[in-house]
Amino acid sequence: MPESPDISPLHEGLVTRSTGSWYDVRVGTRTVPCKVRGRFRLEESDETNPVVVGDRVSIRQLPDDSGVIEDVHERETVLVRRAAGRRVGATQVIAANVDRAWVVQSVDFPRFNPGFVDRFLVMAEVHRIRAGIVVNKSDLLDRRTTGPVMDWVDLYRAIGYPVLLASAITGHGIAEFASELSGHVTVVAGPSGVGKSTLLNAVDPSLDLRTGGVSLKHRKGMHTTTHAVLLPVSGGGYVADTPGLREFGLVDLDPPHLSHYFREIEPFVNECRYPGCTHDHEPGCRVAEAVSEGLVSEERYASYLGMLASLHLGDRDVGR
Ligand SMILES: Nc1nc2c(ncn2[C@@H]2O[C@H](COP(=O)(O)OP(=O)(O)OP(=O)(O)O)[C@@H](O)[C@H]2O)c(=O)[nH]1
Ligand SMILES: [Mg+2]
Ligand SMILES: [Zn+2]
Repeated sequence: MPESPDISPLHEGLVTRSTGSWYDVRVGTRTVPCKVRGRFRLEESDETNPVVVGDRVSIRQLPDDSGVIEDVHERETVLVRRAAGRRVGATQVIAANVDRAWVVQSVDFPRFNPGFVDRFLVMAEVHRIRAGIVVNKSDLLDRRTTGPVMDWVDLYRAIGYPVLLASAITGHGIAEFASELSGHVTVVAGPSGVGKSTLLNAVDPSLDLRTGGVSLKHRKGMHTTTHAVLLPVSGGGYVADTPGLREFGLVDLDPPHLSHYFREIEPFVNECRYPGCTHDHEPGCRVAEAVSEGLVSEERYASYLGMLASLHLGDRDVGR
């Protein structure tokens, strides 16, 4: 039977904008605004969003030049967190098919948040995405902020994570950040107000991303970026700017596996005398020893214990 003439052929594309109801899909050099075929929304019920930036999709074009996403191709990587708000406990995919993930923090307004960083790093390790940390607003380093911030910078560098100090205002570190983005598919995420969009504008002013203020009273951002966008990077590749996140909850993770995702703790895990050691109370635990010997920092060990407790509470941090 001949194909019905009103069924147009499928096109392969890349999702470059995700608003939750509309998606921009890049097909060749065109950008096609698309909706998602209804069944996707219902089938993937434990995810808050069936289609995200970085997804490769098949679309069917409609006569009015919009399109319908018919299929989402299997993802190579995902950056995920436990969703907050209305869908708390559900998995929120932030971006797909990225090979790099930078967590952005700021020196101040808002303050550096190591708990956020540690959870982000764990989730990047779980999904095998190379992670790094950008500490923006280096122009705000002063007598009060320098000590604590540089302690965190030194700690994460010692563990082996790349840490960039940058200022979107003075241009400090921007060339280095630009060269890190070049040739990769990167997601940039972090709390609201740390300067993610301002940083990307500094890398490429033609992006012209909207940026907002920070409440001086609460030292918090205003949630200026409202949906994720995937932007081309000069020299090749893409970078996703994403909306500010209040927290980065764990998903896809069982408590016994947690220690393996702390890079500097992992080498001591196999030296523990008890198989199945939780490394939180067992006498003679090699991890606890490593902490007392200064081989693992108190801060990161505390972070491990905090995450372990939250996973054990049976809250919905626990993965499938
Ligand atoms: N002092 C200083 N302020 C900066 C710097 N980078 C950004 N800002 C300011 O920080 C505020 C927030 O910047 P945005 O780029 O909107 O922050 P964001 O991380 O994209 O925030 P959301 O989109 O809400 O997630 C703006 O007032 C920027 O001007 C910096 O390097 N130094
Ligand atoms: Mg923004
Ligand atoms: Zn142990």
